[in-house]
This record gives sequence, C-alpha cells and structure tokens, in this order.
Amino acid sequence: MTNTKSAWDSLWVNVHIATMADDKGYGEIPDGAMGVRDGVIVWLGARAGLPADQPVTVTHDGGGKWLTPGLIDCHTHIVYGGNRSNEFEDRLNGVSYEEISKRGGGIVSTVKATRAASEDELFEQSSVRLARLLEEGVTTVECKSGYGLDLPTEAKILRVARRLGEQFPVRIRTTFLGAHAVPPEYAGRADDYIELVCQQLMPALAGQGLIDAVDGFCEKIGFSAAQTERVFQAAQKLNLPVKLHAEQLSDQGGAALTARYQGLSADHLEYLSDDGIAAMAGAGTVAVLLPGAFYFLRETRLPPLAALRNASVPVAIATDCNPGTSPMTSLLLAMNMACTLFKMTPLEALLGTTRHAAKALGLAQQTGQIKVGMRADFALWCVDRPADLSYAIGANPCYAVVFGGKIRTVR
Ligand code: DI6
Ligand code: FE
Repeated sequence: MTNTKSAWDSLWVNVHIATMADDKGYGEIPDGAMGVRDGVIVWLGARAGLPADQPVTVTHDGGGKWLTPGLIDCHTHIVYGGNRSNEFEDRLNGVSYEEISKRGGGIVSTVKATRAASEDELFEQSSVRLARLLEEGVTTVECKSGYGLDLPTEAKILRVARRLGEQFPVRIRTTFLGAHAVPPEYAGRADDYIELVCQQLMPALAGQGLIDAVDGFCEKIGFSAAQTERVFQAAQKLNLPVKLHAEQLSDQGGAALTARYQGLSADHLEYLSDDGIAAMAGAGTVAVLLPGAFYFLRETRLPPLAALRNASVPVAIATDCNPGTSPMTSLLLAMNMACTLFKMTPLEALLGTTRHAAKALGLAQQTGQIKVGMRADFALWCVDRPADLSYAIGANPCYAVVFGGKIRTVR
C-alpha cells in the first residue's frame, strides 16, 4: 500500500525535550521525538510512540542532548551608537554622576552618538551584539528605539532593527520608546516633547510599519504617569500594544497604569506595590525582571518575587542590553543572575526566557514552547538537565539552534 501521508520535512529523535508547556515543571519528554513541516511542529511525543508509516524527508539524531524552546530576549535596547565605557571608567575613578552629566554624558551622549551614526554603522555595531545573543540559543529578540528622540533617528533605529531580522535568522519585534528621555532640544519642555511623540513620531513610524509595540520610561528622571498615559492613549488609537519601564527607581504607579491599558508587560519593578501586582494579575500583564540592570546599578531593593508568585503573575527575564545600565549580551547570564540575585528557581528562569517571554511580546501562540502548532524554534544543549542553563556562569552549552524548522548553527 502506498503511503498517502504528506512527509515531514524533518524528524528529530534521541532528544530529551523540555517543552516548557507544563505549569508545574519543564514538561519533560525523555527520549522524545518531534516532527516538523513548513517550519511548524506537527508531531511531538515519546520516540516509542512515533507512527510507523510516517514519511520523513530528513531524520536528525540529537545524540541524547536536551532540546528546549529557542530563548527569547524580550527587553533590549540593542540598537545604539557608541558606548559608555568611558563613563564607567570615570565613575570608578571617582568622578561624580553630576560631573559626568555636566560633561554631556549619560543617556544624552548615546543619543548624540546614535544620531551621528550612519544606518550602516548602526547596523554593524548592533550586529555584533545580536550575534552574541544568538550564539546562546536565542531565536527571538525585542529591540527598542529610544536613543534617537527625533523622527529621522527613531526611524533609523527601527529600520536597523527590522534589517537585523531580515539578515539574521531570528525573529525581531520592534518597540517604539520615544518616551525614553527628553531630548536636549526640548530641555525643560517635557510636555511639548510628549506631544511630539504622540502627534508626530508615533503615527509616522506606525505608518511605515516600524512599530510592533509602544514603551515608555515612567520615572522621576523620566516621564510622569500622566505623560505616560498620553503615550498609551496615542498607542491605543493606533491599535498598538503597550509595555512600560515601571517602578525601577521609585513607585510611580506605572505597572497599574500599564495593566489598565491591557499592557503586554511592565518591566524592572523593584519598587512595585501590592496594588500594582493585583492590577497586573487581573490584566494578564507579564512582569519582566532585568537582573543585569539591578547588578550594574548595584541596586539593593529586590523585585517582589514572592508576591508575584502568589498572585500568579507570569515572570520573564531579559538582558535589558543597553549602554548605560546593562551592557549585557548574555541571556544565559541573565538567567543565572535571576537565580542568584532574585532567588528565582532554574525552572522559573527558563520559563522567563521562553513561554513567559513570548507572552511579554504578544507571541504566546507562535513561539516559546515546544508544542504542536507552534513555530519550530528550538535549541539543543550539551547539558545533563535543564537547570544547567541557569547554573553555569560563562559556559555556553548551546550545540545547535533551529529557527522556523531550519538549522541555524551547529558547532
Ligand atoms: N531605564 C534605564 O535604566 C535605561 N533606560 C531606561 O529606560 C537607561 C538607559 C541609558 O542610560 O542609556
Ligand atoms: Fe530598558
């Protein structure tokens, strides 16, 4: 009898699968098998249960390695010009923050460098950072704008982000962070700048298809809750989902505001209140914790992890890769720091860079889990158990990455 079933493009066998689709554990399938067709997972189970008559184009032997969803870095500012190691060095030599900012340092110096960089230069500089992330099994990266603060430069940053997604085998989600800081030409006129963000920058960039989500920096040194709400209202008019840098240095009620706009995520959250947690739980807003910034700023106030757990708020982990407060391009290191600094468990850390990170980007139906119907985005690891991914410091046990069914790197 001829087989009429359509062939799978690939079959993966001899792998231990951590599906991350289970609420209580890693969703382990020991000695598992997975069938992929058209970049999508079409079969999943124990190898012993494979249908005998299934035609397959290529079979891959995973050599007994662990297979997890491709990792997701759901909060980065990876596209920027220059860097700030000079300020880092000055500070450690005793120069005060005040003096550094008087010299034109801080976020404004990155804005200057990003405005001055050509689009190709920006692409080259960002590519180096992206390549580091990808080596560690990352298949989805969020890229924020916010170092341009004018129309040409915000557009340039977002185009570079889109181009990264075209030229590297990775899914890029772009986030418009116009409300990151007040640009020098608007000094003392924050409300006028917010008007520009809402009336001109956001509609123009959305019209060019450059925005997947909208973010802001709600902080004493950033924008007030009222200013942030104007940004959210403008996003809502354009049907764009929102997220927020909230409660990083003080409690501004940013998380609750984000929840009121059904935000995808509220990020940082060291100063998050019980009200904020309740609002996030009610709206399904993900808590994105950023241990790299916590470490680099020598922050001592911990995000309220126990209360987030009690309220069943999904927690994600990201690098926050940026030149000022988290010059970090290792998501595995962020997972390790989430465990050592925040006392998250290795299971929570891996959920935080897979399933929960996908939710923080509005991608929960596409990626972040090994599940029939999801994109075939996964990584193979030379580890004894999934906890090794959070345990080791500076090791990179990534053996191979598959993005949309295609093998990306093997070493
Ligand atoms: N929060 C931060 O800590 C960074 N941005 C933000 O929204 C600071 C970014 C920088 O200093 O360049
Ligand atoms: Fe950030």
